[in-house]
Amino acid sequence: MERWTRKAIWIVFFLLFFLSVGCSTSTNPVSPSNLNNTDNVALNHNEQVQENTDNERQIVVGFSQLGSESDWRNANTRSIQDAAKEAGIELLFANAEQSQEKQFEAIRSFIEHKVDVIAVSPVIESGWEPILLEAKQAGIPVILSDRAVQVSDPSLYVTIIGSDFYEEGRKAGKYLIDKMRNETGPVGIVELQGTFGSSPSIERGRGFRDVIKDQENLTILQSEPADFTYEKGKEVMRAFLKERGSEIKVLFAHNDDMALGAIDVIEEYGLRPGKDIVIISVDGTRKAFEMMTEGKINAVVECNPLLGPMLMQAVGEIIAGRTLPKRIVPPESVFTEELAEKEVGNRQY
Ligand code: GYE
Repeated sequence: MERWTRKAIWIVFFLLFFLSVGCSTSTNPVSPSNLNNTDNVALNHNEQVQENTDNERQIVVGFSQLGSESDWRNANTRSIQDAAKEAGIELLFANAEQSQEKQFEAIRSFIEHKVDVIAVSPVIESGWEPILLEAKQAGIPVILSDRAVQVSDPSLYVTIIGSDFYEEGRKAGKYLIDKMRNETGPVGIVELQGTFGSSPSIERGRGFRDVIKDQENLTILQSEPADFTYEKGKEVMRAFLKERGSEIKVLFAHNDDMALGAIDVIEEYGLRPGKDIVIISVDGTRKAFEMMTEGKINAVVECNPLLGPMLMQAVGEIIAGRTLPKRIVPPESVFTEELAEKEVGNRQY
């Protein structure tokens, strides 16, 4: 009899133990391994709730960032984290390190956590339909931030806040035509694309081609993905130089980090970036502007990463039940080497 009582006590003890573990982990929706726990990664409910002075329940946003491959991306992450803090919104932040699968996991954990809004920066364009459907079925609105997705049902997301990448490609093409207006001989172009299958890479390439296609002397010699990173930019540019050498007169890099990598290997190869090879890049980071002041980059098409305030405003509108436009595009410009000196001090990223 006594043995049975002791056994029952143990069973009750274990049950209580498992229940308490279950409760404490349920407030933490994403496993620590896929969370980038930076400044305002708001997993600590108590801290955030205390900060919130009014009695309204705090808004919770789950944000799946695609990675940290470039200066643009890091500025984008900071902008979103700062804007959440500013708005008193709790942000669950997950860094997918370029893995779409990790983005799916993060979104599932946000759904489980019953966040108010999910924001996602999709690493590539395809494959989003099923996971967005899961969010829709759970009744959680989704905002796409920065990059676009290919889905047949546009009601799977509320809005997309991000740049017009096609237009950016066109701006790069127009600059090139103008720069080469007195050039009668053949102009060989190489292109460093971004992440294969990502919307900025697809659209920048398309816009650029659409603009230069009628210029008979402009030819794209080679075009390869270099993942939007400095290291890969170096590697792919080195291969281009090995194959086409001095035939290369122009480099169109889909972002600044790859352009900076390419500049280093062009110099190693004994050519002058910005002179022997005209360089056009996208983003507009401070480092790229510094290169422009030295004449090593000729033009930068701006792509604005500071999307945080717009994103948090959209979250507020959704919670308030207001309708948003399907697309929200931040203001952007083109900067050429002539303007670099004047502008370099104003860069925020
Ligand atoms: O141009 C690049 C980044 O999606 C617009 O991703 C973004 C791009 C940006 O890694 O630097």
